[in-house]
Amino acid sequence: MSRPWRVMVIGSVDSGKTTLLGVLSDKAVRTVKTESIDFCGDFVDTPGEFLDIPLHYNSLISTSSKASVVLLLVDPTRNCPPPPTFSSVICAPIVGVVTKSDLASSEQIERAKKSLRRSGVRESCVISSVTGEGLEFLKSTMERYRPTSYEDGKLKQEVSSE
Ligand SMILES: Nc1nc2c(ncn2[C@@H]2O[C@H](COP(=O)(O)OP(=O)(O)OP(=O)(O)O)[C@@H](O)[C@H]2O)c(=O)[nH]1
Ligand SMILES: [Mg+2]
Repeated sequence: MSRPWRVMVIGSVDSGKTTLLGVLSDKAVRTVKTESIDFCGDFVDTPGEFLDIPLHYNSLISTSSKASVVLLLVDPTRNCPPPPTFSSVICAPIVGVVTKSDLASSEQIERAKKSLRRSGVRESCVISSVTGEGLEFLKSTMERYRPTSYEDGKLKQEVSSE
């Protein structure tokens, strides 16, 4: 059976991971610093240090094997590109997310998109968790990775147990 639906976020410190998960799950979150890998319902939050400090890469890589899709976040207002070719070690499909579009210039957004491409990401969305810009497009992009075979499996189980 394929993995259950689970969305994992990876990105540098303060790139907006916890805030985005709050918006995607319709929960008001207090944006306190994420201290450890946090499995919460359909979502997996990670601390920014796990991308910023190579010592932690193995934790991200092994956790990604439990995700249906990984969102790789980049804050365009900072020059913090993800490591080149990083996506090749992640064990799930990756969608790039340029965050904080409400604060960034178009040049900064282009630079962030380029850094995502350099890390091997093929598709990316530009969003703001504050204004809501781009969130519907991000949701529909993520949905493409929902494991329908898992849902079919569950359906079959439900039918056979009736
Ligand atoms: N203007 C604006 N601010 C944002 C946006 N997303 C997040 N922020 C702010 O950016 C700061 C960091 O957000 P977090 O969601 O805590 O960032 P994080 O990536 O989870 O950070 P760590 O847990 O430290 O790795 C907070 O002050 C948020 O309110 C956005 O889209 N626009
Ligand atoms: Mg966080």
